Amino acid sequence: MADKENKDVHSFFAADPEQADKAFFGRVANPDRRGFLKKTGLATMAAMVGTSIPFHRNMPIGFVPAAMASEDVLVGKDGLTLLNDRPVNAETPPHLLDDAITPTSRHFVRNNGIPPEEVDPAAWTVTIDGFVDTPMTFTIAELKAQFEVVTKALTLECGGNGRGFFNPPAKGNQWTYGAVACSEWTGVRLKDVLEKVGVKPEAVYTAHYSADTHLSGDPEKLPISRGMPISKAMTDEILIAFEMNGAALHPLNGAPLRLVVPGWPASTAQKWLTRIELRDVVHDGPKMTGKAYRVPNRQVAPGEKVKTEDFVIIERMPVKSLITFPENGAEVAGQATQVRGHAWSGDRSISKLEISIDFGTTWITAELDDAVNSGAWQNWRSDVTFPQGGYYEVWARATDSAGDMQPFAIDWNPKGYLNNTMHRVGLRVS
Ligand SMILES: Nc1nc2c(c(=O)[nH]1)N[C@H]1C(S)=C(S)[C@@H](COP(=O)(O)O)O[C@H]1N2
Ligand SMILES: [Mo]
Repeated sequence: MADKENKDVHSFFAADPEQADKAFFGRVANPDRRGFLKKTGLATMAAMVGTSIPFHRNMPIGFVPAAMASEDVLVGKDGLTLLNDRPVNAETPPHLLDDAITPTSRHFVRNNGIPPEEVDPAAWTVTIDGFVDTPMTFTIAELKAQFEVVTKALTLECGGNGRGFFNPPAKGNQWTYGAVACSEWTGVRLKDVLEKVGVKPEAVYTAHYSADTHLSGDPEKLPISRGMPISKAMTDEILIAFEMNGAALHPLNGAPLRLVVPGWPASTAQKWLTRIELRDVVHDGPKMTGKAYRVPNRQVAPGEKVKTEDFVIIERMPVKSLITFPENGAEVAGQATQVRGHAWSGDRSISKLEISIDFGTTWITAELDDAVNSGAWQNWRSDVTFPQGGYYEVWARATDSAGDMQPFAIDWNPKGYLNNTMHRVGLRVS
């Protein structure tokens, strides 16, 4: 293969644009787009990147500018904000999460590695082994035939959602609000599958494996392999899912088969699932150890250095809510509007949702729905009348069934996990 020196770029692209794309960007650009760009004039290309391209004469033939290539990575997604294109990480602006059930096109994407390029759902299998009575391998058709198929609305939230607001900042994807979603998932209960293979008494933890590959390209390395205590794995809400919102899973959300684990960091919900091993020790796969998906075992001061042995594995996600209407920055005509959104708290339920329009001085209790099923977020709404025109902020805070309430200020931790501070939107009332 040609080297990446500049002098070879042109001949490399001219000889094999697909190989060149792979070598330069780690993936192949959408062929339709490449064909289109070959024919397209400079003016059109400039319009697409949003400005002129001073060195356009130096661009190899068949070359897809990165500014356009990055759009290709979110095919089938609508309005998501791309945080990183290798691996692909994209979040949903809060106002696009207004639906009770998140459409697939608006479900966030959090990849640690490179998804499998070609998957054949008919040939896909998942193996359950380790500390089980009978190791077994199932095709998707066998899962459907041998276990009860259930559909549930389930909330997935990345452990790092809200990391972007940490000060001092934490390394990693700078998620703001939108690494959360509640789609409707169809699959079989993990619990039923574990009961069928037989859980040995020594089993204490699951270990999840998948078909995505490490960014380095090293086949020996896994991008992520997490797990959960057997007691959690045996709860009713955890699915091995093959459908999302009534259709096949989106390729970026784990097609054709994934785990869905509501209420815990969504990193436990392995996509492109191929194997679940039951272990007699806490799993130690990539992103299980060190400081990954862990927080200090005590409150720490912002910026404090914490020893690795003082970190503990994150289990349930904390109480949280989102205002999905109106959108931050909206103009409200006529001094009255409905305010609405969702609230959730690990494996607990939400008991109260309050909003404030006077910077937290007084609070109004919103109307709060029960969850459509356990594991789903709860929808809430409130009709608000503003006393006069001007700038207002709407703040929302949820309280859960154990009495935990969202805080005003971030409970800082070194890796930027579990940010559940109140969401607020600024409104101009005319
Ligand atoms: N195989 C595999 N599964 C994975 C990941 C991954 O990178 N590879 N990312 C995890 C993380 S960190 C999160 S937050 C969720 C995100 O699920 P989504 O991309 O469907 O929103 O998938 C989890 N499952
Ligand atoms: Mo995550």
